[in-house]
Amino acid sequence: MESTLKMTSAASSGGKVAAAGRPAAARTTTLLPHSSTSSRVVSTNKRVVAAAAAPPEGAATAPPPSDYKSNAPTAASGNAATSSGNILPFSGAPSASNKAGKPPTAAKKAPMDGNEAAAAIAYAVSDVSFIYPITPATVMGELVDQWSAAGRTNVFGNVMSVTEMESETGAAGALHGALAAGSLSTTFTCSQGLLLMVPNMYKIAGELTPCVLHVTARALAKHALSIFGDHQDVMAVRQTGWAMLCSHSVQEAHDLALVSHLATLRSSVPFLHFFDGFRTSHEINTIETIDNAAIKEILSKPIYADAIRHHRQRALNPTHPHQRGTAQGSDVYFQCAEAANPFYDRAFDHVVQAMEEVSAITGRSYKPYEYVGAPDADRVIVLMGSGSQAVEEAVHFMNDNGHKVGVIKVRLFRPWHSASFLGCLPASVRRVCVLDRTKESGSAGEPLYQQVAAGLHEAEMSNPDMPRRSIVGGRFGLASKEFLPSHAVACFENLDAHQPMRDFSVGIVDDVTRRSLPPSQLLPPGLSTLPAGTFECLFWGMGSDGTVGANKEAIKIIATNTPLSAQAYFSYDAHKSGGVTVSHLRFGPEKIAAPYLVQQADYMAVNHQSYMAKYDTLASLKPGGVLVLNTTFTTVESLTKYLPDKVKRQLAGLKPRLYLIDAAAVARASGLGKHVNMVMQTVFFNLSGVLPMDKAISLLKKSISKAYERKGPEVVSKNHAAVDAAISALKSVDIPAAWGRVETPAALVHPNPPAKVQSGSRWEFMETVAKPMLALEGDKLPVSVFSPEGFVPPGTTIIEKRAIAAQVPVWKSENCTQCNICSFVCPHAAIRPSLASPTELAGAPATFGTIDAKGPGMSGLKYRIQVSPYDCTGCDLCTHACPDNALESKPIAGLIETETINWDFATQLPVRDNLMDRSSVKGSQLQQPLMEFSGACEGCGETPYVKLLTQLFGDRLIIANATGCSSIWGGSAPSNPYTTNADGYGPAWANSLFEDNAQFGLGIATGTVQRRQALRRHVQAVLATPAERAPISEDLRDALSRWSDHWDEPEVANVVAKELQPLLEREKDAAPAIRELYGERDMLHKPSTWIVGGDGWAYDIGFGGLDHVLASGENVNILVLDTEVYSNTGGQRSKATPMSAVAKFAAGGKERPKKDLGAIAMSYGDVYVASTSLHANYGQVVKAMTEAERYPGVSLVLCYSPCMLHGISAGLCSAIDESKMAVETGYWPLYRYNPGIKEDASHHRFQLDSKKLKGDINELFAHENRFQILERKAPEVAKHMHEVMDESVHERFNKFKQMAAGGVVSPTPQSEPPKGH
Ligand SMILES: Cc1ncc(C[n+]2csc(CCOP(=O)(O)OP(=O)(O)O)c2C)c(N)n1
Ligand code: SF4
Ligand code: SF4
Repeated sequence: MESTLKMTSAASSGGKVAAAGRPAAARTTTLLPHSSTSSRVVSTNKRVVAAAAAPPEGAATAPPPSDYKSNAPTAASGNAATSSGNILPFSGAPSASNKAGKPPTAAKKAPMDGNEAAAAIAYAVSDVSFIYPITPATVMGELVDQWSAAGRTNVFGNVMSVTEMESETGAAGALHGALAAGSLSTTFTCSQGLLLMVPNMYKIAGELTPCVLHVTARALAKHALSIFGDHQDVMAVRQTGWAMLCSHSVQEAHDLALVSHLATLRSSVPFLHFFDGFRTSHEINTIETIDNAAIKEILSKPIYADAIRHHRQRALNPTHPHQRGTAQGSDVYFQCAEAANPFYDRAFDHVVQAMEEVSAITGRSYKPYEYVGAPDADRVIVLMGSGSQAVEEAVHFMNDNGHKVGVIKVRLFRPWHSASFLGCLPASVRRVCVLDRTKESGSAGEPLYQQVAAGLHEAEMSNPDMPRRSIVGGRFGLASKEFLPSHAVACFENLDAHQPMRDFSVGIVDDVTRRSLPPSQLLPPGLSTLPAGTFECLFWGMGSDGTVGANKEAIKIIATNTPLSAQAYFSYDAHKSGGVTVSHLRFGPEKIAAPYLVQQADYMAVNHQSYMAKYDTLASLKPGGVLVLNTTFTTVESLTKYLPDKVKRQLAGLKPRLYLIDAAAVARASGLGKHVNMVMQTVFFNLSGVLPMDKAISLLKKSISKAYERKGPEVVSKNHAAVDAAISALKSVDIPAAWGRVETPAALVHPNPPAKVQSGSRWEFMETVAKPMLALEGDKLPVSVFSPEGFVPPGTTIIEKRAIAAQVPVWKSENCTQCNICSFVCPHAAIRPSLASPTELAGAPATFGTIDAKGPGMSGLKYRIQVSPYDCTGCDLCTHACPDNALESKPIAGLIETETINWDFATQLPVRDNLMDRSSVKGSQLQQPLMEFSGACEGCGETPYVKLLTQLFGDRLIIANATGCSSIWGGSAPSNPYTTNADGYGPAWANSLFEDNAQFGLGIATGTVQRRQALRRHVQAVLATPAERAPISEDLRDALSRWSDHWDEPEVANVVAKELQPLLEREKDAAPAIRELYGERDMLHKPSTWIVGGDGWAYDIGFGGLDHVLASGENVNILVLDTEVYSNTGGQRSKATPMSAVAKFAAGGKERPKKDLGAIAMSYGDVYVASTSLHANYGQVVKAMTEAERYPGVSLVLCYSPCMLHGISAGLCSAIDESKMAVETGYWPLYRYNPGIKEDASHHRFQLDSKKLKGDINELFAHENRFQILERKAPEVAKHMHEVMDESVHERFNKFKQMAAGGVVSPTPQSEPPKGH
């Protein structure tokens, strides 16, 4: 097959080529600038700035210029597109230049992300690392763990010792210790993790210890947590005495990592090396790597040999002891602190020298402060991090257009060197704008601004001849908010204003304090400043459908097998699964910086057809670009019916080359289920022609073999089959001209908001905030629509209607025995029983079939199981759980309309929650779930527990939720799955932090009790007041008296509390004391406080606090959702991970057994402890939660939670069988320990709910990939570990049997069980 990477005449003559193509039928090779169709083209020597804004919706546009080669597939409608089509705008010839000159050693190019770039250096020059996961730094820890497990050696010939700690506090403490022992040590973290390191950072710096900490700079948890990038975390530790070096790109993350390690050895000052979280840490770019031999050469210089020797010699050692870490008094502490000054004074020079050394081996030169721009600039922007590349693009654009501007890229923030900074500021500059990627509320300006302003001021004061500059500060890019060249131009425009705005923000619309800059006039959106010939692609995928992984592989294939530079970045929404992922790929002959999302794609693949209606995907497609749509509608006729009219009009205007493929069918036929990623990747390689197709296919298959090796050979061959079948299913179609003229009918809004949306109501929030955010248009929202505290109203997930299920359950009423188990196990509250009277059924939809309800108090009622097709995720748990074969999965297409109407009817029926005891399995499901439609993975094992909790206690529930999956599926704005009942009551939910959740919950409980006790005293005082001084009705007096007697018994107190509401409303003005009572009326209701979190929190980082709460005797309940890994950060091991399981940070399989948290808790004697498995024993978990809640002291409920990370071979739909097996084999025992029971011959505090052991535990191991990986990799080791586990499981079961018989060990409470309050 012909290589498609030919030199085009455009590329060879200066590269003035627009990147988008146009429909094949009208294609000619057209160069820019060439015609009136390209109205805004600014050409420069180096780059082309081309107008590429989409035409207004529905506008008839001239075909855009085209330059792709003509061997693309024919556009004949309906034809299989089998030939390779080159749509690339360039020859693929690499950019020749390396501005700093040719590196002395042959540079090796490799595609990698910023994390890998930094970790590779950290590994090469460190012997010891202590790690802990936190997004987006986790990858660095995972990589060093993998390299260490694989035996990779560093430049000293050692394999790094890598240890996961229980928290970042622990990692920093251990790091400090390893440094004190004289080892070369490093770690990786960010955000909350970095904050936990602060005390030890002071210590390490105070002791002048060489060390490097690599940080993926990230936002801090304030009004909300955010995993995205900015400089809030690093700025929060700038006072600790660490030098701070900032990398601006993936290449710099590699190079400056080495500079940091060299400079710390030279200076003895510890270095914090940081780069932007996600934007740099997760951007894949083609970089030139530094090899160990070159590093070794530098380290062999005497200065480093001496530094390392010195570091080792001053270590703690009994053969030449010293003491460190003493206490000092007011006489000497101060002087001692100042004694370190010379080290900081010299650090700058060390950085410069280290930069020169790195430059000598790489050919890339770096400076602590670097100026780029016009030598006679009048305006400059100063900033740190990846944003500087966007500013650089803006600077080139502006200077090419007659302006004189520049940018100072700050790399060294601490120790700050004013003279050097000022030295690179051109004398001509009159105005300076300092941009900070952080926010310091209430300050006189953010840290970089303050630093620059102070330096300028000092210089001006000491030099009267120096020109006076005006300086303004602004904020940009918080939590990875897009920062585009056009934003930088807006900053330059601001500097040009008569009175530039100060203390501004850029990139958002602040309509509250009006501090945001207006959009740029000079560089409007859609005008690209990228290097000529850069090809941009967008892939719209669904979370966990494999699109992101496939694109990572694709960009690596391109970067390693063509001479092109490549870049990839991935954006996600907050759903654990089934959310949107957008892959942004760029490649081209020039080096690609562009630290921002693709704005106008040459190639767009939409991997899920529903996205065409849900999101404005086409807003970022270039006119004449390529659009590949995975759809079941593969003819123009069917597509015309399916696509919304707005989309059809957009398509008619944009005139893309449109390709259709039913990738889902190809994937299914290949045995890949819903994973369309490989099909779509093959199509991409075919259409882009970036590689000869036969080569592309062979590389794709190679990468599949590597990527899926862990999952076994079957998965590999299915993916290979999908690659082979993809191209013949691809069709090219012409866009009918009539699509430009279609009318839009009224949109279906579901569910309907009330006719009048009240200001401040949850519906207003949904309309003004949630809906735009869910449509991925949150970036456009102005400041004024947000609650400054970050609060979210309840029940917002009701509007999400994700429709991600391919198949949904259909009820076969004839088989149904009304057990409600389907509803019990549904993780998403998407299937529910309904009860209705014949009268209520009068207006029922025709398809709303019912049967006679069975059960006490239900005679005369009708029963139905109803699914919500829009909310169902198709996990299939309910169909598997149904004991009567009364549910069957069917394709959603034929059901969505009728069943949505049925669901709407079912949910407006009265909730009959008082017919059965709610603490029974069936009765619990007649309660309204007050947690619904969360963003958890399909079939998640955590959510059913929390949903059940809301059915048992939801109207009085307060949840303190640790950070983890449960805080993400349970609290990712704007999606709040916690909702309210008809009275407006429902769970009040809050997340404090990962590490402090137990203490946070204890605080809530203590604060609540304190307020309720005060209220009770107040009520008692009112009751004791003579009637003439408290003129209240007998009804009110009676109710208050009953409440006072039963204030601590929710069954009574909460009923009376409800009764009291109208009475207090009516009589609130009777006396000041009643008004006061009225003001506190929401405390009449007795809440139930639950502390909820995962095993990472409970067993590791939060264990200290949890243990303290266990010992507190307070009336709080703890629910541990034990997935046996840190699920939220991708599956790192915790102390709950079982022996032999392979998890991240346990690449070789966990060697130690799982910690027994239940035994630890039981050892207190007065803690209620239950070990439950919802899927294995429905009744036991209901019983355990009910008893735990009733128990007046601390209760701990351990919940076995199957997770997609377990890799259950048949999928999470078989979590029920899997959990049963876990219980039956003794892997997960079921028990309840109730200290409230008085122990005697027939009553025992410990009850074993597991029946006698049966089955083979090895069968369980055989079903789950987490165990299988080790069996495949090291069968002997796995066999041994599994034998050990089998033995210990039997031993534990026998011990439990004895405890249950009252025989032994049942711990004795050392005090009376608590009484509660
Ligand atoms: C101090 C701190 N360190 C690390 C993190 C990152 N982090 C958030 S959730 C999480 C893992 C949670 O695991 P687990 O408690 O088991 O809950 P799961 O996700 O499994 O439900 C981690 C490491 C953090 N938020 N704060
Ligand atoms: S398939 Fe899953 S999400 Fe859908 S109703 Fe059944 S259990 Fe719920
Ligand atoms: S616990 Fe597991 S299954 Fe549930 S949301 Fe988290 S990763 Fe998904």
